[in-house]
Amino acid sequence: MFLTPRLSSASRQTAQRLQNAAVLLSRAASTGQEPLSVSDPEISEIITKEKFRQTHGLELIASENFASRGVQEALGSCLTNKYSEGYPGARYYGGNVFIDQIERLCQQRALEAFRLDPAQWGVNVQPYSGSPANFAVFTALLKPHERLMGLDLPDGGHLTHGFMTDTKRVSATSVYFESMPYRLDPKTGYIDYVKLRETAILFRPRLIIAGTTAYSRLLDYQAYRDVCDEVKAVMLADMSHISGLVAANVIPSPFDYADVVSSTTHKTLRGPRSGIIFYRKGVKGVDKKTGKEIMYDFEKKINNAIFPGLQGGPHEHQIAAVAVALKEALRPEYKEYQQQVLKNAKALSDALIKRGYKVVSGGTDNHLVLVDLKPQGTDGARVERVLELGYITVNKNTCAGDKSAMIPGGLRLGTPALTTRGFKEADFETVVELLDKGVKIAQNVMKQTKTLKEFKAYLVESNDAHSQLDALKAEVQAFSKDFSMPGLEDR
Ligand code: DSN
Repeated sequence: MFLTPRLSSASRQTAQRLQNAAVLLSRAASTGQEPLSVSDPEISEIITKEKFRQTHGLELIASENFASRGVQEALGSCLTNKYSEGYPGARYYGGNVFIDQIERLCQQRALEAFRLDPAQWGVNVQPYSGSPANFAVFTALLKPHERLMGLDLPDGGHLTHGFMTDTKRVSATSVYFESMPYRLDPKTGYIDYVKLRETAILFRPRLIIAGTTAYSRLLDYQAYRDVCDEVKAVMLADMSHISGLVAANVIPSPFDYADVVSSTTHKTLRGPRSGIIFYRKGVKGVDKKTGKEIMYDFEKKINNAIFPGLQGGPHEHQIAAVAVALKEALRPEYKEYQQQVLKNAKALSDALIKRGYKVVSGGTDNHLVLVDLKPQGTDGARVERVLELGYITVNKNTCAGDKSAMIPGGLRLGTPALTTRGFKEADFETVVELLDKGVKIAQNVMKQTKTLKEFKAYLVESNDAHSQLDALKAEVQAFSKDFSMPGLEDR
């Protein structure tokens, strides 16, 4: 016989409550209302771990930053649900009245943030990120296999600037266009503008890129402009790394010289991951023979290259978050932040030099420092791994002349992210102390191992390496955890 257990009244109430909660949860699941921690605990837990890594570590990747709560809220909003192919006022789908308002606001703020006259500059805020933005510019302004020049990747240029090796066309830019690199002067670590001009005169590119990803000095935009005028090339400034510094007007602006300017929005600018393209419009000059005005013709070409050329529906949640970041860039605190980014980079560079490190070009004028570790008898790949295990995040980087991108001689270090967390010059001296401990661990482990594979295995297997790494990690976490962190508290 089946016996129904007799429950006390308190137990019956608890059971009822549990049953109600279960009904609510199943209703929530079917209507998409469950919090992430309930609907997908696996992903939720990994995000929590990543948040811990970010708050308890030292983030020194020069291209990273910590976006604000407002940026994250816009990014995680209902705007992700909407399709809006086309441009404001001319969409292919209905229901875009508010999307149009958002995109127009973003365009307006972009021009304002960089002090641009809307009669002379236009902007496209739809590129998904920096690489698609650059490729859109190339496809807009060049025919397939026309020529362009960019800084070589091992010398601090970006993949999309046309990178290829002796045997392989690595970037799509070098597959669909003919690219020729220019390089640094190996003696000074500065861009060799004389050689750039000589090469341009021989190669006759249709477009020259003034842009870098691992170069710690200011660009001589006048030199680029002069070469572009001489060989009749379009001047594209890719300001991805430095756009926050440009917005804050703490370094020279490419807009005074370039025809087109591309950028990501998540590096020094401190927005969400996205891309942006500015182009000159209006009167370019006057035809000497006819006296007629010559107009810039970039607007239609660039807009068509983004959509329908390369992309589908724009990511309006990203665009709204870019708009939020651009509004932040207009605040006085933003200028102070960018000034501090520069001061911190100088402090970082000085502290490294004081400890005997070789800083490429001997210092920095922007947000990053490139350290050549070859004099320490080690390399970027080994030190990057040690530091990662010690909760310090950096990236290995080629220094001019390095042969391997996988085991390059250098490390690229940047100050934007930690400056957002409130780090000042003295804190960067502590950062260098901790970096130096990481380098010493790498040097010790190199005495026990030969290949990079053996080196990495030793870090995992050896008790001696463990105790050194644990000590570094504990010191890093204790130091970093009390600095502020913008964004959503747990996400
Ligand atoms: N990955 C970026 C950087 O680190 O510079 C460029 O795309």
